[in-house]
Amino acid sequence: MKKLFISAIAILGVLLSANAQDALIVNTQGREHVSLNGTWHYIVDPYDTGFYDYRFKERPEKDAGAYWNNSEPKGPTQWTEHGYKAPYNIQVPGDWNSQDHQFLYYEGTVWYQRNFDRPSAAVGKDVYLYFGAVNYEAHVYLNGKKLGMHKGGFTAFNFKIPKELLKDKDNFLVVRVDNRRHADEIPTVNTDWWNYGGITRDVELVMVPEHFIQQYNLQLDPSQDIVAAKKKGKYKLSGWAKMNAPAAGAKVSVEIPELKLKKEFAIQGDSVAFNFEANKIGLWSPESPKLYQVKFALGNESVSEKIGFRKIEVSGKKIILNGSQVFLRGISIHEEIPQQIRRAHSVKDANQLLGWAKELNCNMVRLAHYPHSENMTRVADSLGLMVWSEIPVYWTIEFGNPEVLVKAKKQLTEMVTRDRNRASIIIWSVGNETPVSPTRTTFMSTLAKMAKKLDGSRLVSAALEVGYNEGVNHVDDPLGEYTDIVALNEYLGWYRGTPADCRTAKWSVAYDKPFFISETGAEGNFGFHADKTARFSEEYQEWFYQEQIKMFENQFPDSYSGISPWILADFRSPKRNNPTYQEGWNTKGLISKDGQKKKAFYAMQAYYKKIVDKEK
Ligand code: GCB
Repeated sequence: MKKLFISAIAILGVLLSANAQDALIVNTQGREHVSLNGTWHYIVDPYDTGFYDYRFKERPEKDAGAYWNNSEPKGPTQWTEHGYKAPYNIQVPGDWNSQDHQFLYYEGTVWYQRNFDRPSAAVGKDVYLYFGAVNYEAHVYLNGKKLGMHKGGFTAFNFKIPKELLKDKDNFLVVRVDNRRHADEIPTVNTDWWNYGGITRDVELVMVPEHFIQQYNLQLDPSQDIVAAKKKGKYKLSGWAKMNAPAAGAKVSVEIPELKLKKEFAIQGDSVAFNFEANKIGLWSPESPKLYQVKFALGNESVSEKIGFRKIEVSGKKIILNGSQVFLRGISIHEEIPQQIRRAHSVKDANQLLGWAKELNCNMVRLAHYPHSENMTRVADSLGLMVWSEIPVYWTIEFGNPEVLVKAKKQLTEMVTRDRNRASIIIWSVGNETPVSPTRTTFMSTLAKMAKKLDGSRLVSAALEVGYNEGVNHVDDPLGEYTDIVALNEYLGWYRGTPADCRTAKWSVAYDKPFFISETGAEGNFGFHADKTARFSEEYQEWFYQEQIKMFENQFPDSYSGISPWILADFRSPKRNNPTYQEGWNTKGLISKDGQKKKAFYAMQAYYKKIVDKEK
């Protein structure tokens, strides 16, 4: 464990030194913070006029034409060509696409601005500006000074505000947001989802003392024999904490009041490793999503949150949770509220999406194809849904470009850093349907190994594809060597043939590992009823699932470990242009864009119920 801890910290150090933002502060909700959500002002800037001058050179800091500077005219003679005022209002958090029709297809730069006063709680504290996510590139300025830049549309970041920069009143905060797609970014130019732009998650001022615990982890020590531990009722807990600065000689305490446990550990350098025993822990599981309030303290400063303890592992062809085999009754989910054509972000949104998953009788969700908001993984913790969490290394990115690998590693690190204390997360996925080649396998296996180093307590996976060869469907992607489970996206009966072909399909899987269907699905328009052979009908979609399930059960009796149909709800996709049945929507949802359940929803619900009843 210690080795793992040290390598995780080392990787983090290398990555952070290469990037502008400060190390992530985890669990901002459990710390003193003030929300900067609400109404901001905006300027749409398709030509990047606020960033570049007329020679297309980045504007100097104090340039009056730079949109990070306040251009409020001080008198009628002052030249000014930008400004922030009503009615140019926009809500944060929220994508811009859903807020005004002019933004529906917009890809480019939008400048966001708001004022704020120094919170009273900031006195004597260090203040950080925290963003849950901005898609894709964010340049952040405060009172005319650049705090930094962040790339990556689905991960959190923060900047420390220099003390001398923060004023008592009317701090002028500007964020340049650019959601243009680029070949050398992650994701790349080509995705089967909508490129929602904007400040899509919460913005906060986080107040911390000069010395504080920036990141920490506490979990069941993954090395213990969980069956023996359960028998004895004695568990090993392990983890670590990392301070914002060296604090050798000081101590960090870990307290779990409900277990009447309080332990102290001496800091070495800026970090500390935990190791202790706990009796009679109620383990976290979908049936009993037990969470304990855990408090980490450094001197008078403390941070607490609810953490669950569980062990996930594989044994041969089985996935094992807390010592017992588990079948993943999953569903894939995009972070989108279809009824309003917008990104999901709030606790209410998480409850809607995960509530639907519960209704479907799921015990697991695949959060596709990028890290979802922290609200999703926290609600999953409390509802008892196991989670597959993924970075947007999707389809054909620039695998041969070392800078792209750096970007992928950074997103992987940011995903793991924010959520490593979520018991719900059982799988880190390093990508989806990446095309087999030696260069790509080197790239992807590097990520898989890194995920293991960052967090040795979870399974690592990637959604693979089938090799459709003569007569036999081959699952032999060399990346399968590096993943803990073989996860397969598979659409026999939709993109090829008809569902009837599932009856005769032959399969060959190269790995003796748990076999998980990370995607399968067919389109079905809610309310379109026809013979089951009619594509896009609800009947076709229902039939598709019936045949698929029979095929998996028959072909893989030993290794079939779960399935996450594609997908919970219809979602926006610019790639779906059938004028009768799609009109810009991928309609593979079990639930329609208006929130109605299709026949396939009930088919999967009944299938999962049967599994639950059999397991009883
Ligand atoms: C896939 C992709 C997913 C698509 C889906 C589809 O294999 O992973 O992002 O949306 O297929 O509907 O074709």
